[in-house]
Amino acid sequence: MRTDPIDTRQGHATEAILFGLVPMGDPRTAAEALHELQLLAETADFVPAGCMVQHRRHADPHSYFGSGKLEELAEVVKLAHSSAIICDDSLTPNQAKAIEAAVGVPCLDRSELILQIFAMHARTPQAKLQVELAALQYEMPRLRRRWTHLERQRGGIGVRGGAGEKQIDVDRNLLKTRISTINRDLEKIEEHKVREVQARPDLFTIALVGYTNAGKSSLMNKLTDAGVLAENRLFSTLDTRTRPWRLSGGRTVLLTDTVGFLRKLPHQLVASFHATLEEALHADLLLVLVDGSSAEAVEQMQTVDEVLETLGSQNLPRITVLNKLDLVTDRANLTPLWQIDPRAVPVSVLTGDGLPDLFAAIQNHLAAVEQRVELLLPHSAGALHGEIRAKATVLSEFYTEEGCLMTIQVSPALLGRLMAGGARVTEKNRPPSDSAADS
Ligand SMILES: Nc1nc2c(ncn2[C@@H]2O[C@H](COP(=O)(O)OP(=O)(O)OP(=O)(O)O)[C@@H](O)[C@H]2O)c(=O)[nH]1
Ligand SMILES: [Mg+2]
Repeated sequence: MRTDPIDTRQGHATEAILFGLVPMGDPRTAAEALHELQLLAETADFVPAGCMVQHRRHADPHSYFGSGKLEELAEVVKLAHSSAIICDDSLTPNQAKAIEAAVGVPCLDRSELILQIFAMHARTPQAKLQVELAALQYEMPRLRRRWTHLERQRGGIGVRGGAGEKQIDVDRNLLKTRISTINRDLEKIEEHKVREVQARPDLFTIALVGYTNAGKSSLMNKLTDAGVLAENRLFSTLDTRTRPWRLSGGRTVLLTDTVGFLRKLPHQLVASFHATLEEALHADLLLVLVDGSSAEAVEQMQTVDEVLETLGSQNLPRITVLNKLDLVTDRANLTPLWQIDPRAVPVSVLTGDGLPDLFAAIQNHLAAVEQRVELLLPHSAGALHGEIRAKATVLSEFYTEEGCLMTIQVSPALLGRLMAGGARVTEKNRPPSDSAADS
């Protein structure tokens, strides 16, 4: 990237001034408008030392801020003795250069900040490769401008075949080779993951999705003994994790924790994290977690919808969960969220408040999408008994001379396998949603 990168992982925190654009007439203060950038900066171990916004519709194509505002920014940086500035948007390399020239300290943009956080949090080989891929892809289009700039400094502007031109080719080839190696390695990991998902027993799968910091990992930890890292930082989770969750009554479903969504995520990251989120695509039900106490909850719900749409998951059944109820002082604040989804369930993962309602909503969903059947399990097929108890909801059972007579609620796929294994359906009730559709 640029010649003077900011590395915050050296042990001491860097003080930074945050800056960005807000629409004309936006009444928010600079600190309010840049609140999320502030959280991101803190997550990347910066100390935000001040905020500055300019009210304008579009960024200046050459320098992002107008020249007068840039001078103001330079003044603030000097006064605050800050050693970096962070922009709320992604900058073109030329914009970043113009800003650095005017302000005199290194400038980081939103994409670089997010890439840095992802690099800090990546743990598994897959997450590490995905982050490296995104960083290389971010760098690729910036090579030419970087070298053109150097050429210009040497007075060689526009000379094709100059030292810079050759170096661009060398750099580009190196990057291309590394990118294709990473892509190959990722493909292998993804193939393995797909096989893992396909080999999964017929368990109902629930994916936890939502804006970063909404409480997905906290809920996962509460319901299973996953021990997933949950903390008040953005992007704590970068890897998809799936764990069995035993519902009351003994039935097991699978619960998948996923990477958090964010507005203005660098598209290189969205692309390379597609594989991570892909596991969510195979879910039978989405639990969409929202931080109900956030002033930006409505926008966050919209962002989550947009990301789900780009993943093609917008039509998966979902239950919206409004979390952090303990921080909501007035439930009337939740009204705009209920207007988006009137069936949204308010909970506090922290205190446990509302969780029984969430469990009931999940059981109701299962009852609506599965079949209720009466099944005779002959003694010869008795081995299936344990599997039924683990994977289906057993509503009643008693033993007869012929075998075990059970009323169960079961997915069509599992029912098919049980019948192939010797179970006999004695009575079948269609789920309520199906009968409504038939009439
Ligand atoms: N007050 C309160 N805090 C909560 C609640 N649930 C989660 N938190 C806190 O919110 C922060 C974020 O929780 P996580 O579970 O890491 O959130 P996440 O959605 O997994 O975040 P990412 O992995 O970054 O996408 C942590 O500090 C949690 O302790 C809640 O019900 N009430
Ligand atoms: Mg998490």
